[in-house]
Amino acid sequence: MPKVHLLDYVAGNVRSLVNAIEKCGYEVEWVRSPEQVANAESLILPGVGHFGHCLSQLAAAGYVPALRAHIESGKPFMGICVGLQAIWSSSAEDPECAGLGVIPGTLDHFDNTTKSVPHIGWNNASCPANPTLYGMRPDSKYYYVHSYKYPYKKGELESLGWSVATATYGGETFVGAVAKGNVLATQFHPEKSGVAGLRVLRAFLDGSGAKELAANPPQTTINGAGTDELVASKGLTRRVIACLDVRANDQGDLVVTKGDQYDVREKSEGNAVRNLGKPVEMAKQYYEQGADEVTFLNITSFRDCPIADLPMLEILRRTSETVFVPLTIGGGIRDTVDVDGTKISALEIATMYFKSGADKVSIGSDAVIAAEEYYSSGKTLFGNTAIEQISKAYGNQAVVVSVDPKRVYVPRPDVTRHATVKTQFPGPKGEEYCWYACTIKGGRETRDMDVVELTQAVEAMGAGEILLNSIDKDGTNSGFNLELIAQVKEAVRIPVIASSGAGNPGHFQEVFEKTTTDAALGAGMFHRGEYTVQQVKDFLGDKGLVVRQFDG
Ligand code: 1PR
Repeated sequence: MPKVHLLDYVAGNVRSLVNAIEKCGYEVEWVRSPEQVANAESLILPGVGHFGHCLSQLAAAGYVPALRAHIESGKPFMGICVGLQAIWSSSAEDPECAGLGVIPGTLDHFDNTTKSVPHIGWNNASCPANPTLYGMRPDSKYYYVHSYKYPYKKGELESLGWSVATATYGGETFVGAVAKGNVLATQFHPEKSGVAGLRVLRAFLDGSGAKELAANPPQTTINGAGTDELVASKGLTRRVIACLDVRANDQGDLVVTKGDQYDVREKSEGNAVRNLGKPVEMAKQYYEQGADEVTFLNITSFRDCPIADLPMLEILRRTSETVFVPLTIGGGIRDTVDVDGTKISALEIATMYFKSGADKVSIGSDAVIAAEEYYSSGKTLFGNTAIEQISKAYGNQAVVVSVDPKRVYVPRPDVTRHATVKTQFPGPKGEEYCWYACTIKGGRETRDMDVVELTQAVEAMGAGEILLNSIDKDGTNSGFNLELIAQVKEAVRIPVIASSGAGNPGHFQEVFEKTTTDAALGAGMFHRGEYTVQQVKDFLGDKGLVVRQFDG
């Protein structure tokens, strides 16, 4: 197998990148010292998390001159995500820290007053001047996750000889990818962008992208065309996520299950755990149907098993070999004691998941406990919570908080200290208001904390996304809890994934049109085979909502 060198300099999920490279028919050779950079022919600089963190790690290990020399030598170089940002001279994320300076300029933050930040999801990488740049296609979509970007200014980079592919998010057009000579850099993650992303990776690995670029050099001046013609149309797609609740059944086999209001046992058949299929196979099926992400929730955390043997690790390893969209894993991410008495931190558990192919971890019960401590200490952050530690090490885009709220009816807002909603669905005694109480342990224990308090606390701690379930709606097929979603969207700036209640494609349309949710998740309707993910996407597309189709 031909080889590509991958720089191993910072914590992060590189397993999916390795899997994607192998899928393209190449073998990874790790670069673990600046001296090894000189031996590399083709080099990839991956990057996750913070610009400053990555660049300071690179500088401290002495990589900066070696990387500059590699780029100047004309050998193939690819930067991904923060690896793209690293080739600029600086970033507002950490103004003190210098980038590689291949491109002059400073990255800045997305405006979060009008939209969720980070920008998470599938968007364009469109280069009208070269519509086949490194296999990128104007109608394909690519997976982005970032808060900082380089704003696109027509002609600026082109005048320096760069070909530029752009995307637009909430009115801001930014650089999605740049290429010049031997250098390709993508803000999106090709390894998480399905078949479209693998095409870009392959064009880098086999040299065809650089060859085609040499034969079709960019225009150095852009005349005539207005900005609108140069930027990608349509932008961010509506994200549809398939969720698999996984647990061991009474025979000890790992199965995908699904509850009704969190009760996963059959009402008949001896109260057995509902078995809807095998996790790895079902994840692959949803990927091929066009799921934009796959989430696994390990709903019982497999409490009696040594952590290193957690069956979910193997499920992730196998899934990440065939599923090239983001994978989230939740359940049991908290400081814990292993079966032999060894203490294991939430960060160590998350690290095992990331190394096994997860892109994000989802924290449930532990987030509620941490939020309680946050308020009882007068909103002080000590840096010791799982959310803070994992987001510091892997970036906040890697930390999802899964919220399991239950509705509590009240006659009037002034009878509770909690943030209430005037509901269209009055309670049993005609109560016209309700608040949403957070629960822990899979809904078994209700705490004196509402969803607004929880989501604002975890946002302050560095969570990057909220997975918003609704116990009242779970498994009911009656549609999403629109009032709850609207309340949480109002409370935070980070993206929110609506979950619980999806029973047909119309429910996805409803949640996207009636709330500002950033993504919507379905489980039971997919597992029971009532609808496929593709049917949901086709339906949304017919209704004029922008979706990504599986790019086979
Ligand atoms: O508390 O950090 O160990 O995490 C446990 C995780 O497991 C949490 O994310 C929690 O939501 C989840 N969980 C625990 N028990 C259950 C259960 O069902 N008994 N599942 C459970 C939560 C809800 C969603 C479901 C949607 C959509 N499942 O994941 O997929 O409600 O369902 P639908 O479309 O069929 O209505 P920790």
